[in-house]
Amino acid sequence: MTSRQTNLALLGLAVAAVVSGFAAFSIGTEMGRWVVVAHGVIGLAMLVLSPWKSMIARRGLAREKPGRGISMVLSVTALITIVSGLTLVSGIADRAGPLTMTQVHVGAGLASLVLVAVHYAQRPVKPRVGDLSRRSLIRFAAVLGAGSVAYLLTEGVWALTGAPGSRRRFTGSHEISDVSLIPATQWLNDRVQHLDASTHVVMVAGTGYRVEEISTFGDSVTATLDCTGGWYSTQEWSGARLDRLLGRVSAESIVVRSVTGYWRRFPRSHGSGLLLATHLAGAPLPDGNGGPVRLVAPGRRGFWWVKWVGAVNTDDLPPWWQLPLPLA
Ligand SMILES: Nc1nc2c(c(=O)[nH]1)N[C@H]1C(S)=C(S)[C@@H](COP(=O)(O)O)O[C@H]1N2
Ligand SMILES: [Mo]
Repeated sequence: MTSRQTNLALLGLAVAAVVSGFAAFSIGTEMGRWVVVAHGVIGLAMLVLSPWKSMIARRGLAREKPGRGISMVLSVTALITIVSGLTLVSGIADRAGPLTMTQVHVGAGLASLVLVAVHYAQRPVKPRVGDLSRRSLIRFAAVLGAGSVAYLLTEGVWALTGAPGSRRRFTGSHEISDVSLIPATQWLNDRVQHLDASTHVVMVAGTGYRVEEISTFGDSVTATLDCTGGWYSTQEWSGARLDRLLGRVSAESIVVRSVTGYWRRFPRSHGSGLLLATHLAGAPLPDGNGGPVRLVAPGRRGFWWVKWVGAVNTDDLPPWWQLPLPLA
């Protein structure tokens, strides 16, 4: 690899790592498995290039060019991103002090992205048509191939050592089988609500339903709550299916809103797959898990499972009219 090839390959891989990491957060079904695998291969391909990059860096340091500070911080955040990513997948540690391993990985990854932008502005490598020569493309393919081999090696390590990584789900999450151990998880800054189950009313398109009424529908589903924080739990949830509460929906979307203000929007045709759950594994839903009533959205990641539901409404905005990941 020439310096130029190494630098451009790393730039492309860094962008691909962020895009695939973001995409990996939104997948909830097996079909998306390849996105998560690609994210791993991309990360490891960057690690494969690190010996070449450190040679470039050593020459750069000797020349005392501006932006040395940024380069050094970037090498640290990049290393943290890769190590925390591997730790997440292995399942050997899920926290680093006050932070979850996912927070470390995403935080260091986003910090690296900003630093890459600054680093590139200080030392631009303008892509040219010549960079797409057969020879460079073959080399780049070899880097991806080496990343794939590295991926298989890590899989081998998890399998041989019996690390939790060998039993992880296609999303990368690790299982929590004991229902009482499911953590009370907040996407960002919501607080656990303590609503009175005997008086709480959910407004469904203008009609009020008491918790008791919702539970008498007796619909139930076995579904997997899979948090982007890196854990999942498959449990039986029961309550009322949204399509039974809503009747025929002619509007475009269904909006499920928490009493905290947290909300998510769904296509109207998905009502039959969504459940307003009042019970988890046969017992009333604990406050931490969204009691007395939460949304269960099978096949979608945890952040869709709105807790402490206060209202369900329909409107004519398209279902994609929301941030792909909630901001509050
Ligand atoms: N109102 C509200 N609902 C929410 C969240 C939140 O922050 N506020 N977090 C979501 C996320 S990220 C996950 S993984 C699940 C976690 O559910 P649990 O607390 O039962 O584990 O709830 C979802 N529902
Ligand atoms: Mo989550």
